[in-house]
Amino acid sequence: PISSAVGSKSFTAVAINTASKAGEWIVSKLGDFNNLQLKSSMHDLVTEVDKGAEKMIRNLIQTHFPHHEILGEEGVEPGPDASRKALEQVSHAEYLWIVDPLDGTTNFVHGFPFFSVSIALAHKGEVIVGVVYNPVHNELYVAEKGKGAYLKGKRMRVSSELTLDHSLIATGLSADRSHAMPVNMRGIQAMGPKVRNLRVAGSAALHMAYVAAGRLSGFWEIGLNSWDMAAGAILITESGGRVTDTLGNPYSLNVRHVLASNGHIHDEMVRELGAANATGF
Ligand code: 2AM
Ligand code: CA
Ligand code: CA
Ligand code: CA
Repeated sequence: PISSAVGSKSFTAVAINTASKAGEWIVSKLGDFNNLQLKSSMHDLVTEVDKGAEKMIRNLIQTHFPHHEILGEEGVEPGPDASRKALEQVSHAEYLWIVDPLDGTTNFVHGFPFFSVSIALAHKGEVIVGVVYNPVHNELYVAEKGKGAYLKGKRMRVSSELTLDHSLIATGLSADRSHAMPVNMRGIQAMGPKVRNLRVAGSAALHMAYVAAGRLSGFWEIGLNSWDMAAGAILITESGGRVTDTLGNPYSLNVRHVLASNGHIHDEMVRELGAANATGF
């Protein structure tokens, strides 16, 4: 059943349109913004651009789907369990949009061109649409449940490496210095010598899109929130890859750490992170 759509725009069309508009605006503000603020610590940044992009995204989604709920990073109280707490409050929602208006804020602030807009739609807790947009490269990654994942009109497939020593793997270092970062440093220590090489580029959503596109064979990170992963997760599963938490448990909106891969190297990654005591909980 179509839930009170204005006109006949599909969920996916609205997600694409919204991510594109927000992304274009974000890029127009590169190097030209002020009012840099700190959230939980001096490593946790937010700008007027994060907030403005979220407002723009909320407005566009609400115009088309006024009865849907929206969970966005800049709309919730910051904190270690921000996303889970917020998810509890919208657990009644049939349709829930999960939005990271700007994933890679630190990169944006420094002019390092690796950041993205991430928009997902969940139906009864299951992600059914995911869009990640990199406005610097004008690359829009889109997936629909059961219909595949696409980049520039071409179907995406995950990479085909069978072992870690042939794999390019990415990870992330969260702003959380007390818990997530030390855990992930152990992961890097363990994984570094096993893989072809490691990348840590600072946008979880974009790293996951790269796994979907076959540019990375795998990605893991500790200390994430639902809006960092929801769109990336469906991009990967619809590209033939696998997404779990770092212990190998099934992915859900509530997970706080993620392991995403082409599938072939998944168990090997779970084993290595486990052996290094580098998994989330
Ligand atoms: P952000 O840029 O939207 O904040 C980098 O490793 C990843 O961690 C990014 O996806 C980044 O998202 C996210 N991140 C940054 N600060 C964080 C924090 N304090 N807690 C959890 N995740 C964070
Ligand atoms: Ca943030
Ligand atoms: Ca984020
Ligand atoms: Ca963000």
